[in-house]
Amino acid sequence: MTAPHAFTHAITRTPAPSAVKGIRADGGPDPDFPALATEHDAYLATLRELGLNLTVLPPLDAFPDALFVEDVALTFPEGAILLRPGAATRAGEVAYIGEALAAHHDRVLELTVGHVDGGDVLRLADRVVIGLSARTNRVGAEQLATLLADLGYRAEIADTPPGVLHFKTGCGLIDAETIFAVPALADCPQFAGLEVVVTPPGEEEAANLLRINDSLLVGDRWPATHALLSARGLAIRPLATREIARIDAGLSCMSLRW
Ligand code: CIR
Repeated sequence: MTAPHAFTHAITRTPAPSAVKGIRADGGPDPDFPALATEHDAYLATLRELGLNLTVLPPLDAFPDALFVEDVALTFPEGAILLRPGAATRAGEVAYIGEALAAHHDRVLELTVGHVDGGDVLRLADRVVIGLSARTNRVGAEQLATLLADLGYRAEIADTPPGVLHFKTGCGLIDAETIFAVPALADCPQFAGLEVVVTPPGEEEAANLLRINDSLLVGDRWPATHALLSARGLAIRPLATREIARIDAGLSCMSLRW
């Protein structure tokens, strides 16, 4: 298997107790904060074990969803881009990420129109796919494509299926040529030429997996997914996601990587 890109660094943010009030689409129960913090700790430990140089930002109690740093910026070896999250309660998070980006990146570009959540941006080996969603609109996606071109990345705009929060809620990269995706994204035109492995029935939530160098971080509640991916010779690192899933999040949401 070919790793799509090597990561050496990541930025994360410690969850604040207010995280239990994070946005959720279905109005379900609050997560349990200690259990959520334990999930986050295990995630950080895994990123460290995989050799990433980790920046851990302090909690932001005024922003319940601020631990999901993936949505406020994009990071690449060539530079970073500050985004404009589509949920009004999350817009203020952006002001708290710039310093960490500037500490690591000579170039920090900025989206100035529309909205884009980083959860809608999938980096492939040869290009970047921006999914339109309830959080990412076309005007934001089009400006983001020009900013990505400045950093040397070709971008394509895709559709996120209805009912899927973010494009990457429904898919993740297994390796440079292979996507793991929910059935609704199996025929995504932007995946033409790639192999698409579809999530086993009932395990659609497993689609938000995270490839870090030679390992694949996968939610721990998905046995059929583990069997499927292990059979392909992939090194699986199962991680608990029950509590963060209560506020509509998965493994990619909790870090910015480059
Ligand atoms: C939100 O609705 O914005 C958060 N509760 C979950 C964000 C998940 N982020 C992601 O998928 N990249």
